[in-house]
Parts: sequence; structure tokens; C-alpha cells
Amino acid sequence: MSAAVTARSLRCGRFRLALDRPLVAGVVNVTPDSFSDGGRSLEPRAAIAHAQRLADEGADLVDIGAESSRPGAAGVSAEQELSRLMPVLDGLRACPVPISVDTTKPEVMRAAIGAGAAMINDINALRAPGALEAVAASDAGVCLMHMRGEPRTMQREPRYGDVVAEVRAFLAERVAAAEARGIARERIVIDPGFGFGKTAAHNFELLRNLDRFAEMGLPVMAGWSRKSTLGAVTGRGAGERLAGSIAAALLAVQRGATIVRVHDVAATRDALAVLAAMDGHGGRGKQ
Ligand code: YH5
Repeated sequence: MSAAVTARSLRCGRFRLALDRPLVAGVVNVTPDSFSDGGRSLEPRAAIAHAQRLADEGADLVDIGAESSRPGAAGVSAEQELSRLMPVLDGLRACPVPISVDTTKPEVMRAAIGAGAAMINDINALRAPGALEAVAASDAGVCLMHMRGEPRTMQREPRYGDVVAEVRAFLAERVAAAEARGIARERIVIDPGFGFGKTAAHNFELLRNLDRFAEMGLPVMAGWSRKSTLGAVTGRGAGERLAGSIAAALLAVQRGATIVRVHDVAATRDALAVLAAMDGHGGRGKQ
């Protein structure tokens, strides 16, 4: 495919995000192990404070997830997911940046949108029965991500003939399904799903060819932050992958990513400011 028109803005709920510069989505996890304090009321409060901090650091979106999708993770029930999410969404009603909710379940999608979420980030690309309809019935944006298998088993020897072609074909089919249900293109983001049923070699092949996804004419999200593949190339543990994460975010943007999903918003913004300055876009002013 060539001569594709690149989307200039993304519609999500009451927001319209301009895509004339790369956007940063900040990650907030509301899983019991991520803010472990033993207490039930501290957890949502810590998540709310974290989301506000990421917004202050310059996040363009905040992506909140209550279902761990790390490799090997087991699922949680919709009730459990909602009991973690809803207090956080309530606390972020006045948040000036759009809130995206990371979920695969239609009932969670509907409740989250009702509680103010402007976007659904689905690692399952709206394949659950009723998921397309849940998003179509709203004005929320949606991120359709590629995943091979399911989190519990996806890293067991994933194999592809041509990983780029296969992931592209999958996303094209999911975009068509979403559009057929009435979800306008200007609400859709695509994501090759780094680390979801892919080896390190697959992840780098996808990164090297990210322009092939950008050619599809939709905004591309890339999530490399802190992931195992960075550990594999740097030898560093999960808590020591900031430099690798920044490098991957910059490489993704250089190859056409429009949204980078990151844990470390301030550092990523600084790195993107350096890239923008090289490309001749203004920063905070000359010094
Ligand atoms: C993504 O790429 N990723 S959750 C394992 C880690 C560190 C981080 C071993 N949701 C994505 O962030 N949504 C997740 O260390 C996502 N794109 C989109 N759209 C996995 C994650 C992580 C896993």
C-alpha cells in the first residue's frame, strides 16, 4: 500500500487529539501488586495520584489497566476489574487529559465509558463477543492491538512466516470489523502489540518495519516501555530499563509511531523534545 493519507487527529470521547507531534500515553496499573499497601482505599488513591502526576509530566493520554496482561498472567473477573477501576475513574473525572482504559471485556468497556473514559485500549482488538458493539455505541476512541494467543500462554514459542505481513493482515481485518460496526476511522488506533506472542527477533522486525503499519493511514501506538525484550538486549531487570525504553520509544517515533505508551512520561517527553529539535520543530525556546 502507498500514498496513504495519515490521520491528522484522533477523536476520543469529548477530546480531539492533534497528531502533528508524537503523543505520549502514560501507563497506570491498578493491579493489587502495583500499589501494594495491603489497604483497599490507598490503592485507588495511589493510582489517582499517579495518573495526575503523569498528566503533570506531560502525558497526552493516561492509560489505566486493572487486568495484568504481562506474559503468564491469569485473567481477572469483570467484577474484580471494575471494583479496581471505578474508584480511580471517579477520582479522575476532572482530569484534563483523556483517560484510556486497558480492558478486553465489553461490560468493563461500557462501565468505563460511562464513568468518563475517552478511549478503550484492547490488547484483544475487540474480539470478545459484544466488544465491537460496546465501543460502537459510544464516541470513545479505541486502540486495536495484535496479540497472538492469550497472556497466560502467548510466549510459548511463537512462530510466524512473515510477522509483519501477518500482524498487518490481522489489524486490517480488525479495523474493517470495527468500521463495519460503525466505529469511524478517526476513532481508531492500531498497535502491533510488542511482546504479545512475539520473540525478541519478532519485536525488532516489527519495530524496523513500523512504517508499514503507519502506511495503513491510522495512528500507530507502540509500547516498548520496560518490556522483556529490552531486558534481553541490555541484560537489565524490569526496574532498570529506562534507557532502553527511551531508545525504543525514539526509534518507534522515527519509524512512524504516533503514540508511545510509556511508564516514564517526563523522561520520554525530554527525549522526544530532542528529536523534535533536530527535525526543526520548536521546543521551549532558544537558550
Ligand atoms: C502495548 O504494547 N502493553 S501491558 C511486561 C513488562 C513491562 C511492561 C516484563 N498493554 C501494551 O506494558 N496496550 C500492555 O515487563 C498494552 N500496547 C497497548 N496498546 C504490558 C506491559 C509490560 C509487560
